[in-house]
Amino acid sequence: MVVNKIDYMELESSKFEFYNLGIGEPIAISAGQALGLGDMLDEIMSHFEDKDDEEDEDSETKVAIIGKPNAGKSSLLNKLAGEERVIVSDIPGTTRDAIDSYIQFGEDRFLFIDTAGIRRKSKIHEEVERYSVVRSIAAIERADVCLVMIDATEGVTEQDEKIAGLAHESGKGVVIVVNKWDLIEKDDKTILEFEKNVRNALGYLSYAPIVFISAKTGQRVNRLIELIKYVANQHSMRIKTGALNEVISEAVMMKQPPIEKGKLLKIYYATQVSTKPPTFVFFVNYVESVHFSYQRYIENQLRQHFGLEGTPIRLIFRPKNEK
Ligand SMILES: Nc1nc2c(ncn2[C@@H]2O[C@H](COP(=O)(O)OP(=O)(O)OP(=O)(O)O)[C@@H](O)[C@H]2O)c(=O)[nH]1
Ligand SMILES: [Mg+2]
Repeated sequence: MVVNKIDYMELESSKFEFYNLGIGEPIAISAGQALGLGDMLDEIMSHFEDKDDEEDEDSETKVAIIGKPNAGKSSLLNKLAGEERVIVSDIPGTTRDAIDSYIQFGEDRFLFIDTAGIRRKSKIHEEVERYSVVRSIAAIERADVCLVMIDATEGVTEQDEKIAGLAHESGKGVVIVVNKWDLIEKDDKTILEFEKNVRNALGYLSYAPIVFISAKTGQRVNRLIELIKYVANQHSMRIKTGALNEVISEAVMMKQPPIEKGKLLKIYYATQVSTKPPTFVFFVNYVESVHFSYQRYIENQLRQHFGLEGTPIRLIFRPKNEK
């Protein structure tokens, strides 16, 4: 119960009147003079559970394994589980639906979602296939981290680019998994060259780590598990407002924002408004002056200081009138 206009009225003297309404302690404010608003907000917040913390501690990390048909998604799931939980075959399109599997590694519990391979749109004729693509996209939505699986024997194809794009746009953590590494003839440059090709093709996933595995032999599957944990943590990172603003004012000092139509961009302050993915709101004088290239500069500075590896981040610019 909020009693407004205390600038006109003594709350104490008329308090009984408000108690008589039977809805608890009145909170006195003045909307006009901005009095008592802090206490009111504290009272409001006390009615919310700290949902974020609870989720982070109690529930498992959700991981969607996505990729083309036959990339080896189900094989990886079986390797992780240490048993044959899902059907593996060399017939593309073996997995028809998204399948949930809970797997425990030491202290950590994971939900892995094996998905149906996502085909090119033009090839989706049957109802059942269209449905399975929808289910794969729903699996991405449910996940914290997406494993974008690429078949090493085929390299990065156009279809892989589309699938990786889905992961990127969803705002989830991403690990690029190059599978069937056992089938590749290698010398000491092969990994670097392959990585360069992946980076070229999937430029927008520059934040995502790459791991070269064999779902068949288990090569680097343990490393992949470590990467998933790491990326899930980065994806739910919370940065304190103080530290954030220090980095931003330093960044602005090092590189002046551009002047756009005679207007110099000023960033007053920034704050992280949510996680998964980390999302930041910047209060600025002219939203129109925020160039894409300057946004990217700020994003790179944040990544340099805070890591944020494997997760997309979102920057939102809002106008704030200088007072
Ligand atoms: N040599 C080798 N073969 C692999 C590897 N991973 C998977 N395969 C083989 O690739 C074929 C497809 O594997 P699946 O695990 O069924 O592939 P998937 O991505 O689940 O395929 P869909 O369910 O059809 O989308 C099978 O014949 C596997 O044995 C690997 O790391 N090395
Ligand atoms: Mg499968």
